[in-house]
Amino acid sequence: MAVDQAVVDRVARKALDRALDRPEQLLLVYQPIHEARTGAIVAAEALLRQRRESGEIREASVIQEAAEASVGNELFTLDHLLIKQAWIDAALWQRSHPEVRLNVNLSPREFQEGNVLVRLDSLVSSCGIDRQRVNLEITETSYIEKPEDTMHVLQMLEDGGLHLWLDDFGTGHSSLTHLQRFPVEGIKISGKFVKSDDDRSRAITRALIALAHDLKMNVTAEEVETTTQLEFLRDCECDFVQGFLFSRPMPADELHATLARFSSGA
Ligand code: G
Ligand code: MN
Repeated sequence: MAVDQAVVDRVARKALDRALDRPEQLLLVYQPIHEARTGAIVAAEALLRQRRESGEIREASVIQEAAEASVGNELFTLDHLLIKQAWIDAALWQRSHPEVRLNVNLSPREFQEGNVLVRLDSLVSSCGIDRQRVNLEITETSYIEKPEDTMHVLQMLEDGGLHLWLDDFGTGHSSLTHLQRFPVEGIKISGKFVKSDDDRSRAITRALIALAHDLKMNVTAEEVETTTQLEFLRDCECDFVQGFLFSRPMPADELHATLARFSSGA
C-alpha cells in the first residue's frame, strides 16, 4: 500500500506540536565518543528522545524531521530547548570531568536564519558551560541556501571558541565545498559507511579519513558496532569512535557515573 506523504507529514506535525506544548516529555540521552586508540571518553553527544505516556522512551526522529520541515520558529524553539537542557546537564559533569566535551546537533537552517550568534551566546553564558568544551555538530539535513552568510556565522562561532563538526559526512547534502570553506575542526563519518563491511564502503571511509587529516581535521566514525570495524578504523588512523561497540546513549546521571568509574580506573 502506498503511504500518503501528506498524511505522514500531518502526523509528524501533530507530534511536534504536542512535544512543544509539553516539553517535559522530551529528554536527552548522551552517547559517549571515545578516542579510537585508547577507548578513553573524550566527549558525549546529546540525542533527543521522547517519553511516551506509557513511560516508554522512544527515538524522536519524527519530531526532529517535522521541526526541520516547518516554516515557522518551531525548529529554533525545539533546538533552543534541547541546547539549554544539554548545557545544564553538561554543567554537572564539567566540574568533575572538565576535559569531556559536549556535542550538540544543529541544523544548517540555524545558521541561515535568525540571530543564532546572540541566541547561542546567551545560552552559553546562562548555563555556565566552558565554551571550549562545546562541539557544534552541523547536521546537513537541509541544503545550505546561503553559504556566504553561513560561513560568516560559523567563523564568528569559531572565533568565539566553539568547535564545529560536519555530521553524517558523505550523505545527504554534505559537500566538499563545505570542507574547503567552513572553519570546521572535524567530520563525523556516517554509520552508513562505517557499518557496511564491503570494499567500497571501506574505500570511502579510508579516503575520507586521509582527506580530513590532510586538511588538518579530525575524524569521528559513527555507529561502530564490531571489533572488526574498530580495527579497520584504527588501521586508517581514525581519531575518535562512537557506537554500540563502546557505549549506547544513556541518561545524564548514568554518563556521570560512567565517567566517575572510568577515571577511578575501574
Ligand atoms: O546522525 P547522528 O549521529 O546524530 O545519529 C545518531 C543516532 O544513531 C542516534 O539515534 C543513536 O541512537 C544511533 N546510534 C548510535 N550508535 C549506533 C550504533 O552503533 N548502531 C546503530 N545502528 N545506531 C546507533
Ligand atoms: Mn550527530
